[in-house]
Order: sequence, then C-alpha cells, then structure tokens
Amino acid sequence: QAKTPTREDTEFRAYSHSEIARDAATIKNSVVMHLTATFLRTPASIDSTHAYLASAFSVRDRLLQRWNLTNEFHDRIGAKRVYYMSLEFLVGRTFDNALLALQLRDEYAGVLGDVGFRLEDVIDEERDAALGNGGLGRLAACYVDSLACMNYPGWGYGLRYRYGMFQQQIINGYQVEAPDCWLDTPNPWEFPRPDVTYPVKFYGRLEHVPGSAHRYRWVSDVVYDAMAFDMPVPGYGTTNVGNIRLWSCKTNGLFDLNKFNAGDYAGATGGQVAAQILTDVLYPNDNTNEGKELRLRQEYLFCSATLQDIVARFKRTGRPLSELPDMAAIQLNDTHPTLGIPELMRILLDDEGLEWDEAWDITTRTFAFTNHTVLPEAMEKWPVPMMDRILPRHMGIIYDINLFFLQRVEKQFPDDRGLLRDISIIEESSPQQVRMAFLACVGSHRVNGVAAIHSDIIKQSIFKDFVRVMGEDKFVNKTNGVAPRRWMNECNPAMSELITEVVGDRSWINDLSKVRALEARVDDEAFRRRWWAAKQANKRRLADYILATTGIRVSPDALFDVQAKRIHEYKRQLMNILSVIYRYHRLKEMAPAERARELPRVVVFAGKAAAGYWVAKQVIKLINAVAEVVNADDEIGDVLKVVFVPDYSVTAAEHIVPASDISQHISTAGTEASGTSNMKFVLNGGIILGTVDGANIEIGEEVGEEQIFFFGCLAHEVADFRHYLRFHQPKPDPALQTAFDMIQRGTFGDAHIFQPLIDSILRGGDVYLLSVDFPSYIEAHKAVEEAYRHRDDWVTKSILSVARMAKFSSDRAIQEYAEEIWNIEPVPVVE
Ligand code: GFP
Repeated sequence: QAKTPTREDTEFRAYSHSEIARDAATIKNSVVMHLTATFLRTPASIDSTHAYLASAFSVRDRLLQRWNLTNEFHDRIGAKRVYYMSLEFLVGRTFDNALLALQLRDEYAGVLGDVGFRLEDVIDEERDAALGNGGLGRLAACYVDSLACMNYPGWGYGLRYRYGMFQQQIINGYQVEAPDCWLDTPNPWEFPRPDVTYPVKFYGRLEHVPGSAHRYRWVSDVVYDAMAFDMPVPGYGTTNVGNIRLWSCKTNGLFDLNKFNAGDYAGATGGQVAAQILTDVLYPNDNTNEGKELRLRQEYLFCSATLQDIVARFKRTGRPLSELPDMAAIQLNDTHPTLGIPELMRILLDDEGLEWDEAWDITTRTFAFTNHTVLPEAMEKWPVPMMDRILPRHMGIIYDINLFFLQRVEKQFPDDRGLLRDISIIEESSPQQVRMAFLACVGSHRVNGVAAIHSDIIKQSIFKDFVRVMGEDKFVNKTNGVAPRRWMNECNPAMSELITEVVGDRSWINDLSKVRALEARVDDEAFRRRWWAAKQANKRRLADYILATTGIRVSPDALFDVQAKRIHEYKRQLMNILSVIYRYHRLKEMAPAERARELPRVVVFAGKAAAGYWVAKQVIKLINAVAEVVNADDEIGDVLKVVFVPDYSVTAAEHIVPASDISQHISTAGTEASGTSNMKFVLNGGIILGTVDGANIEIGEEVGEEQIFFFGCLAHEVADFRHYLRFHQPKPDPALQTAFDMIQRGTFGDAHIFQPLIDSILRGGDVYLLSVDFPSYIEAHKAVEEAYRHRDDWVTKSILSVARMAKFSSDRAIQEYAEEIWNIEPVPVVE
C-alpha cells in the first residue's frame, strides 16, 4: 500500500537525489561500514574475499542510487522503454566494469591499498555471472551496456538461474562438467524485489466467458510465484543506470506443513522442488531434446512474469492499452521468449477484455524478433499435445493466430495449398509441432538477422515464404556489435591508454568513431613501437594465465594463434587441430637447423562443448591429446605449443582476447550467423584468419582486404559441395591425409577413440566441408606466417584494423535498433 505524499517527501527526495560524495574519505567510510556492519569483519579478519564484497557493496550503493534516479526520471517524463527479452545474459564480472563506469577506479584502488589489498587481487575474487552459453547471451549483455551508456531507457529481462553455465574441468583430456554454484557467496550485483512478484499458471482447463468471442477464464491449481531480482547496469560516464530484471521462483508458500507434520518429508517439499527446478539451470543450447517439457515451462515462467510486469508498469501511466506500443518496445532475443506473444494476447483478451483485432494490433506493434542461427537443429518447435497440456490457453491463442494468418495468406495466394502447409505456424508432422520462429515472425513488426550475409540467408531460406506474404520491408539487418567498455577499455588497459593519448581524451569509449584518429599515427615509429609493446605485454599476461591454469609454459615471443568459442562442428575446431597435427608432422620431418628457422607459434584453444554433444567432446579430447604429445616433444620446444585453456568464460576471454596475434573464425561459409568474438579480437589489434562468413565479411570490408586472411569456399557453393559429398567419399589432400595417418598410427594415443572424427569427414558426408577447405586453410596459414615475419607490415595491419572498427561497437547496433525498430530516444537523466 503506497502512502499519500507529504512535505517530508520533498526533503527525502532532495536527500536521496544528492550524489554520494566521491572523495577518498567517503569511499573508505562506506567500505569500512560494509566490512563491519554487512560482513561482520574485524581488522584482523579481513581477507580479500571480504575486501571485494565490502567494496562491491559500496559501489552498489552508488549504482542503486543512480538506478532509482534513472527510473524515477523515465517514469516522470513518460519515456518509451525497450525491453530486451533474453533467456541468456552472459554478464561476466561487474566490479571492475562498474568502477570504470563511475570513474572511481583509482579512488577504490587507493582505499583498498590503505587496508592492505591490491585492486587486481580483489577484482579476481568476483565470480562470473555466467547466465548464458555463448554469443547470444554475451550479445544481450553488450546490448544492455550500450543502452545504459547511450542513455536509452531500456531494460533486459531474463531468468536468475541458480546454476549458471557449467564449469569445465579437463580430466585426462576430457571435458567434465561441474555445477556453477555462482550464488554460493553473496552477490552484490543483484537486488531482491519481493515486492515485485507475479503468479504464473500451468496446466488446468478453460472456461469460455459468455457473451465474448475470444475471452476465457483459465482455471489452474498449479500456480508459481515469480519474483524479481534487479541487476543494475552501470553506464560509463553517465548517471544513467540500466537494469536486468531476472526472475526466480519463490517457493516458501509451496511448503506443505500438513504433510510435514504427518512425517512425509519428501511430500512436504515436493512442490517446492518442482517450482524451484524451473529457475535452477541454464539450458545448453545444443541439446534440443533433453528436458523439453521443463524447458517449455521455464520459457513460459519467464515470458509470463515479464509481460505481466511490463503491462503493470504501463498501466501505472493511466494511458489506454492501445498506447502500449508507444510506451514499450519488446525485442525477442531468438525464439526462446516467443511465448511472450500469446501471453500478451492472453492478458489483453482475458484479463483486460479487449477484442481480438485490437489486441493483435497492439501485440504486433510491440514485438520485434531477432534470429541468430540457421542451423535446423536449433529451430525451436514444441509438440502440440505438450503445449496443449501445459499451456492450454496459449495453444488456443496460437491456433487462432495461425487461423487468421492462413486466411490472409489464402486470400493473397488462392489455390496455393503448398504455401499454406509450408508457412503454417503448426507443422503437420506427427505429432504436430508449433514452429516458434514462425510464431515470432507473424507476431512481430520487424524480423532481423545479425549480419548482412545472415539477414540475406534467412530471407532466402527459413523466411522465404514470409517475405512473399508479408513483404520484404519487414526483414532487416542489424549487424551485431560488442561493448568497447568491456572489450577494449576494461580488458586492454595498455592499448586503451595509447588510444586515449591519440584521441586526446577518453571520449572514444562512448564514441568509437574517434578511434579513426589512429590512422594518422600509423607511420609514427615511436608510436608503432609502443603499440607492439602493448601487445607483447598482453601476451605475457596471457602466458602467465596459461601457466596458472594449465601448467604449460609458452613464450610470449611466439605468434599467438587463438580459437576461443563454443566447441561445435560448424565452427570447425577439428579443422584447426588437424592443421596443427600436419604442422607438427612437417616440423618433425625438418632438419634441426631448418626447424630453428620456423616461426614459433602458440596455438590456443578455449571453449565449452554442450554436455550432451559427444562429437564436440571428442574434439576437446583430441586437442588435449595432441597438446600432450607436442608440448612434451623436446625436438619441437618453443616452435610449436598447443594449449587448451579450461573453463572458457567472459573473464577468461578478457585475458585471451587482447593477446592474440591471429584469431580463427573458420566456420563453414553460411553457418555462423555473425560471430562477435571476431569483432573483439580485431578491436584489440589481432588479425583474423577466417572464412567468408558471418560478420567476418563486414569486418573485411571495413578494415580492408590486406588486414584479414580469408580462405575457403563461399556460402553459395556450399550446397553443391554437400550434395556431391553425400554420394562421393572425399579424397583428402596430402596434408589432411598426413594428419589422419598420424592419428591412425596412434601418435596421440588410442587411435580408435578418434576414428569417429575422421569418419565424420570420410564417411559421414563431411557436412562441414573440412576436406574442401583444408588446402586453402593451409595456404592461408602460410600467408599469415609470411606476414608476421614482417613486423613492420604487421603493426600497420594491427593499427589500421583497430582504427577502422568503429562499426562493430554495440553502440552503433543499439542506435540502429533504437531508430529503426524500437522508436525510442536517448534521454540523459536530469534532476
Ligand atoms: C549465436 C550465433 C552467432 C552470433 C550470436 C549473436 O551465437 O553467430 O554472433 O548468436 O548473435 F551463432 P551462439 O549463442 O550460438 O554462440
């Protein structure tokens, strides 16, 4: 119950609006206050964990104050907000990012120094918030960062998983998964909101409301409460603080006291377990069949709580519901939140009593949808009987959406039965399936891909029929981007200092177009030396990290050749390790003098395989098996080292990305929608060895062909090659055959365990065309080596690349979304 405003409110406001002082004494006071009052420490019992927690809580105080100001301001001016709905937010750490955003890093370093700690060590105490699998989740984190930095009113919505992305251990060369209990220690970066809780129903039956065409009452006795946790998102150099609102299932009310008193303890807590499991785990995104039903309920819990919250906030403005699209834009990050569409329809029809046409108009003007992949196995579909049982009301709404849509198609294209079958949201399989990508497309006013090539491909493939029916304008491209705050300023201080010097100030961090100024310094000898030195320093830092995590010692003077991303067949880590095997063979054939003239190389792999993805896990085993043999070979020494960095994460990436000389983005053409790590590596002065795929293409266009090493077949050639290979066994070129021979001779241990990998190329149709691309891949490696030997040219490439990468800031991407899809405007917070 809110109270009536009083005169004291004005005083309260004046007090709460005055920014907490930024001087060292105030900071120290607040850290000490949290050490003692929040964490019960005495001077003798402070350790770096508590030094971290207390400083983080003190930073959080500042963020929450700004959070309040921001939201109060947006409410007051009636700003339209964007809501970025994503089942994944791969945030990583927040502390350092927040210190940089508040521009209080030096101050906190000083205060921590006073109590006996180094800021770097304290930063290392933080656990990653790993609520995502890979690119899609990290993109969502970069996008909320940009929203905050650019003063756009916008929130992320997601789920607060109790266990994030699993921890990867490497045991005997194999990946072993362990739970990521990231909430075991207090999490300073979330703020529990028991006051923001919504009931979410499952199962049950429907009662038609008499006198209405489309209104139903949904009677269900399975109702869970979704409770909000808010994660403030600091905006760099602005008062604006964004928010990620994450839902968790509240379970206390589900405890059955009667069963407990009767001695049935499992029964007493059964309801709690059933509810809690919905927000327990982040789903792996490669395994589509496991736990389907749980996943569907998880998605619905997320969508229902989010839509109820958005509608409740809108209703507080007092405006009529027809104006919802003027106040809220909802972006669906892939199909996982698509149930938001029928959920908004349910709310508008059943709770608010609107007529179908008006509800549908509001819904389609509110939603927009981003597609992130064309891999068929990643296309979400739900069996109709399952959906009908769990979400009977939504199944009914989806049927109606489909019916009205197909009627429209039929009017436009009479007599085209094939079209109706192909475009229907319900797939006529056995059992029938709901095609979520189609539902998202029909229920949104815009559909976008994430790089130019990908946006073209979706128009020619999965959405081809929709382009015919709904027109081409609905389908747009929004090339991905990454946040320069984290992926340059935070992870690469050495290079960032150089850029700041050239630009004259730090304004480039929020306006990446300014890095162009680097071009003018490309011939400045002294500057070039410092550029090289910055990269070398980053390589030394990675070498230390590799030593600490793997025990392998590598030379920072070698060429650092990195492939760090999820392990997946289409990303072709297998091709990479096969080329390493071939290189090893060549080195072994050489006379010592000749070998000594070879360019030393450290090949770094990092990435996780989905727990149920056997082939990907065998690739990890092969990489580790090769590493073991090569690294122990005294004849080879520093000329070749192979490293698998375990437990790839945002934090690991922050060590790896700034240190690459070359990074590999070598997916089969047409399979990687965009890629975002390719952008990160180049923004840190690394060069790409890649295929003509995803955002590699646009990076090449921006930085210039001399600054990128392309190889491999083109997307339009893939279908023909695949067709040929379906009926003909490939003839590996001599290099690839050499690699196979070495594996089969047992050079890397038991040959049998790796035979299925070889078979996937020789007998499995070579779906990802390794045999096709291998020769040009080897040639491209030679070109890289040749170029790296000319240090002068290499430094030029590196500087020019960074200078020309402004397009790949997530700020550019967010501005395009804001202007062309969301229709929202930046509004810097003012009192
Ligand atoms: C997916 C796509 C990538 C794309 C990201 C973000 O990544 O090509 O860059 O989404 O749009 F595959 P994952 O989540 O599958 O890693």
